[in-house]
Amino acid sequence: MKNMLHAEHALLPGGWARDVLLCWDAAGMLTGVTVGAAPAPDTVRANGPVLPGMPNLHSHAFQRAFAGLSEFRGADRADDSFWTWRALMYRFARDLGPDQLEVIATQLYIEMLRAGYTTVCEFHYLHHAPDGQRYAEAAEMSMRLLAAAERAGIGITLLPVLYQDAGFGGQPPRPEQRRYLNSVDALLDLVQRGRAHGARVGVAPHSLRAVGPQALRELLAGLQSIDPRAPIHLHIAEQQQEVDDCLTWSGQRPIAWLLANASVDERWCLVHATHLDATERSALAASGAVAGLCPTTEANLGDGVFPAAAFLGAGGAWGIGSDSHISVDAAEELRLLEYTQRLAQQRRNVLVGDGRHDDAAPRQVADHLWLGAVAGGAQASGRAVRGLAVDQQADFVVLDGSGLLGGLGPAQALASHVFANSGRSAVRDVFVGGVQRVRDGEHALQGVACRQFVATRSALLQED
Ligand code: NGQ
Ligand code: ZN
Repeated sequence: MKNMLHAEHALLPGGWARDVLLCWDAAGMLTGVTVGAAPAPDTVRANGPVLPGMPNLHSHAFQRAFAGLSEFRGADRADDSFWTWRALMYRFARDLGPDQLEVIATQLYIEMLRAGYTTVCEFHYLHHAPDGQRYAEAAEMSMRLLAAAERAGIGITLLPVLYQDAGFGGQPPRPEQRRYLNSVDALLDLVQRGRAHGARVGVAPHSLRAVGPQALRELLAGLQSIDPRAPIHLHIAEQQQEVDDCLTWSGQRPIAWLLANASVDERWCLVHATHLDATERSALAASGAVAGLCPTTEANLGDGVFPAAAFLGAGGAWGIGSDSHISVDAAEELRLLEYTQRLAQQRRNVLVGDGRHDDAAPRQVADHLWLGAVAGGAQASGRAVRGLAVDQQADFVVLDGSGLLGGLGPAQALASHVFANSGRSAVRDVFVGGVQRVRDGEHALQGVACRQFVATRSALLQED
């Protein structure tokens, strides 16, 4: 039967359930999630445990073509850092045009689907032509990202980025940043153009470094009149340098400053939020905002370790993003998140909720992480992608129950997928809005997308 799937095991918001019948409507929204349903002979059966699709809450799509290309130390540099990486990344992005962006994003979004992500929040700042001039269609680059998402079949929340200053206190932007610059009005126009196209759109003040207090206020007021429920994302407190500069500028740490100067609530996603003291940590958790964690990028860039155990312990909302795409794999982000806490605390099984629990069943780390990241990622995306529940989008992932995971219970299978990585993904089938996009691990467009990506990247490298 159409628009139905029977799962012997499915991970519902409350945990694993048996014999779950998923039904969805023509719009791709779940209309039934029935536990204990006898499998009808004509209903398609999932080939393994079914998970809710994972939202990827932070992506700069163009950076996919640069991933892996800055893992060297130049002869003249003994102090490689986030900032030297950024200079190389800017250089790579300098001449990247609309066709190239669309090719890179298409490849990336196919990779995301094959890795278990079903939605992406695109934190998009490469707005203008290389010389800083607006394209004839001001939202040209935004439209290319939307086209790529549509072609790949991933859900998208578009976050046009406001970028104005090179540093705290309104430092004038550098020439290499001119492609990113907009007035608040021009940025709100990009929001409207995305919405007119039918996309879910929010805004992203890039960081407290790049957007001053006045512009931030105007942006939020403008957004309020367009869509009071739209998501608001920003980078914050990623690097110690950023914390120090913010202290010099305002006397406050970045997260403390933001919480004191903006009405941060459930609509907000604070990306990285790496460096926060105990007061900021509990205030952020209480605000309802999502901490947007990007463990592999944060490790790659030497950001620091987010105090996830304490933040989750305080009830903070969180989700995962692949950010620079040094890795595109939901399982790997969750694994590294847990491992950073184990390394720091010299303990095992850290991110499982409260320290002790009375229920007899063991608390599974991977179940807990997967569900937590889906809930927070859905919140940050501002879309109905909260997992396997009625009125949510039919976004789900089927793990391969017949291969290496054969014979395992569903929680063991998910734990193996997240922690026991043997280099071969266990993601078998992926559905977005009830439409199957990945079948037996493969996406219909992966061959052509990969060839176009490689050609595009080669062209970009030759321009150097
Ligand atoms: C970005 N990426 O916007 O792509 C940033 C680097 C900046 C990360 N923060 C640029 N990981 O923060 O100034
Ligand atoms: Zn970022």
